[in-house]
Amino acid sequence: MQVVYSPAHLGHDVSVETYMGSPVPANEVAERAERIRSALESDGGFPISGPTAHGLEPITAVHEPGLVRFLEEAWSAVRSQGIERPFLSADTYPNRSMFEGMSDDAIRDIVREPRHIGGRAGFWGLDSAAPLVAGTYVAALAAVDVALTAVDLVLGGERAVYGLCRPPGHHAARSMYGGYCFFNNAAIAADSIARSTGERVAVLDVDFHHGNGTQQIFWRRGDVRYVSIHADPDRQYPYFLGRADETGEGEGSGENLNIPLQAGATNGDYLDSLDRALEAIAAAPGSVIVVSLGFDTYGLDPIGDFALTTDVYHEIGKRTAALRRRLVILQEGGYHRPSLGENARAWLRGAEGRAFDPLPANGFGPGGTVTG
Ligand code: SP5
Ligand code: ZN
Repeated sequence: MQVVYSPAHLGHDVSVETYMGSPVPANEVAERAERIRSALESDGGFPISGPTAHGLEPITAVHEPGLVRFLEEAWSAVRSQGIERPFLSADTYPNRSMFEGMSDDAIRDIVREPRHIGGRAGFWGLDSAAPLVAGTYVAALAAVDVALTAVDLVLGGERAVYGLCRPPGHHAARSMYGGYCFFNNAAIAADSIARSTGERVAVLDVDFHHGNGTQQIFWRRGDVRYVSIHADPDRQYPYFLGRADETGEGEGSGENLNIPLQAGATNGDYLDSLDRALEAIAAAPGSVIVVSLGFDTYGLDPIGDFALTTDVYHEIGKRTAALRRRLVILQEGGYHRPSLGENARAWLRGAEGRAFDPLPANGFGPGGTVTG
C-alpha cells in the first residue's frame, strides 16, 4: 500500500500541553508520526512518497477564511505582541453565556475577533490543550496536502492509500481549531472527493474521540455520510457533541451516525459497533470511504479508556476493506508511542488482505484474541 508522508510535521512539536490549566507532558508529539513511518518502512510493503501542493482552495472550501488567516498569522502575532511563551493557547473564550439575552443580530454586530492574540485564540479555538507553535501552520498545510495526495492516488486507481497526517484533523470545524487539530484533513479530503467525482462519500471515524469537526462540517450535507465510533462524550472529550441522537439536519438528516461506547470497551464490543458502522456505510451509494484512523482506542493509550489490542486493528482494517470500496486512510490520534507503529502496520495489512504477521517480542500490554 502506498503511503504519503511529509517531514513538515516535525516543525509542529511541543513537550508540554495543559490539562485543566496545569502543564502535563504533551501527547500529540512528532515522535508519533516517526514511529509509524519507521514501522512501515521496516515492513517493506509500504512505499512512501511526499505530498504535492494543492493550495488553499480545497481548505477554504471547508474552512472559514478567517480561521486560515488566524492560523497563518498566529505565531508572528505572539512574537510581535511581546508574548514570551513556548506555545500559544487561548486566554479567554467567548462562552455563549457571555451574550445571554442579546439577539443574534446584536451578537453578529457586536462580537468580533479581537486584536490580542490570546483573545484571537479564544475566538477560533475549542479548548486549551491544542498548543500552536512556530511550525504549526506549515505542518497543518502539509497534513492537508498529504490527505489530498492520498485522494489523488485513490482517484487515480489505487485501491487504498494511507496518508500519515500530522497534525490530526477531525476536531477542527469550519470555523474552529482544537483537540490537537488545525485543519480537518479528512473533511477536506471527503469534500474534495465529493466535488470532483459527484459521488456520495462516507467518512468512517475510528479515532477514540468523536470527530466533532467532521460532524459539524457535514451536518447539513446529503453528499457525505459521517459514521463514528467513540468514547461517550458524557465522560470524554469533546464533551459537548457525539451523542447517538445527533443525526444531521436538512439534506444531512439521517446522514450522521454516532456510536458512543462505555469505558473499558473490549475488542468484541468494538467489532460489534464496527459492523453497525459498516452496515450504515454500505447502505448508501458511493465508491470511496475516507477513514479517520486513530489508535487512542488502544488499551495502553494514556488518554483513552478502551481496551483494544493490536490484533483487533488487523481485523478492523480487514472488515473495512471487505466493503470493497476504495479507501483513503488518514491518521488522526493515538498516543501510546511504543505501540503506534505495530498498530498502524496491523490495520493497514488487514486492509490489504495481508496476514497480521506481528513482529516477534513486540507486544505491548496484555495480548488479546479477536472475538465477535
Ligand atoms: C485527535 C485527537 O485524538 N485529539 C484528542 C484531543 C484530546 N484533548 C483532551 C485531552 C484530555 C486528556 N485527558 C487526560 C486524562 C488523564 N487521565
Ligand atoms: Zn482521538
